[in-house]
Amino acid sequence: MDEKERATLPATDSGLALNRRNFLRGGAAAGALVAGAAAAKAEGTPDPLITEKQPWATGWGDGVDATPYGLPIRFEGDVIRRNVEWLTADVISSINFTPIHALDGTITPAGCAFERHHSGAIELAKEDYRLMIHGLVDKPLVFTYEDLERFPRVNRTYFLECAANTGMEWAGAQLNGAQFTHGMIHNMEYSGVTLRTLLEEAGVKPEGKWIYVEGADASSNGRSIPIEKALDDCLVAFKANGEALRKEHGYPVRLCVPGWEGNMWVKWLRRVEVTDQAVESREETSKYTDTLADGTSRKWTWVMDAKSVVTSPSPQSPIKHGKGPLVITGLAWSGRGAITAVDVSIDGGKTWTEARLAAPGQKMALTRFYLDIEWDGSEMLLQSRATDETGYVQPTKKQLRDVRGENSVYHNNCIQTWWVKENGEAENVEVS
Ligand SMILES: Nc1nc2c(c(=O)[nH]1)N[C@H]1C(S)=C(S)[C@@H](COP(=O)(O)O)O[C@H]1N2
Ligand SMILES: [Mo]
Repeated sequence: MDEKERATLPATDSGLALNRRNFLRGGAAAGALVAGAAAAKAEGTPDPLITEKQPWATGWGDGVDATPYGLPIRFEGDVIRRNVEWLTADVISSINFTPIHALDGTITPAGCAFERHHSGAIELAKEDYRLMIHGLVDKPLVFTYEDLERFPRVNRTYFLECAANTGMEWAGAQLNGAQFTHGMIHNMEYSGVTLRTLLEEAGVKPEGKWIYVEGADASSNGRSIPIEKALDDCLVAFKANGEALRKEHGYPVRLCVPGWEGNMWVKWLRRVEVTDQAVESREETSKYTDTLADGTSRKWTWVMDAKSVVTSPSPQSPIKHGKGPLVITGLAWSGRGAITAVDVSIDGGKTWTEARLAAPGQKMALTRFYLDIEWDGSEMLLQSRATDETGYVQPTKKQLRDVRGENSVYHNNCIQTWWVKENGEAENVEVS
């Protein structure tokens, strides 16, 4: 993160926040924000935010036609996707990062959900949209957008994680912020038709063992997916978080491949070919291969293993209120099913406390966790560790390196450490 980005960190020291800090310092138990203001009054320091008439209370606000489609209020202007310029040669084939350090809950707003494209985000109108299903099928079919809308629809919430997420951290702690280390992920509620419904419409022949899927963009991002997965939970989606997909996320139609690496989630989906074997990617898109510690490579790693990260406090979300009540929060997910537990450590993994899941884990979707502590103001080595319904536990960096070495790029799901200093600032570090 450069200085410019550091400078965009939000200033939350409003009068109210200051008063709350005073209140808490006074030794009282953690109370509601309003109690902070009450304490200030009791101390005889009038708070102009309470005693003075404020500008927002003396004039008119915006009329309902001011913003036909709304954006976040300007005070939240730093909650944006960011890229890392040196990471890729050109923004056309590049990636940016979701500001997970500044979000809460589990749903990623589309406007700040990361993007990854190999040949740029294209503009494809619904009227020009066609989806072809052919190959080893009884009846090759072409669907228009309107055709897709006439099939029984489902709503499913899934995370999409790029296989390269956390990929810059293999050799050592590198990027200073959860947005940059873990922000190649988003989680949306999709509406669409199951791929199974469409494949059944075409009739998959018994020899059909794979599908080859590709997009309408120049890169086409062609990928092969085993027929079992295609018939299980893949989704042909046209809405995300209730609205049409954003252009950058594949408007008008994308494929969702729940729990599997992001590169298989073909955007601008235009063709599904049923084949008897896996087809090598026909275009020169990236090959997602994993190097192993012994120098050999693993061709395919489809499933995203269980992973978690503390989103706050973190380098871009430092503690500003001093010691006392502190909400530690983060995200956990697994491509193998639901998250069942998240443990948090403040001492670099020596001792662990089970965090509170905001809601029971959902399969292949982000889970929000919280741990409410009384911070004594001393430094912490903050970590989180996810467990999924298969019993798999997120590995330490050392455990992962023992298998994968240090030259890997993809599938880094190791435990992340933030060194939180006495002044509340945090840094990306490694513990042995
Ligand atoms: N057609 C097409 N689909 C694509 C890509 C692409 O470049 N073209 N990139 C893939 C990769 S590598 C990832 S990680 C995800 C990113 O999805 P997003 O842009 O919605 O975050 O889309 C995948 N689908
Ligand atoms: Mo990706």
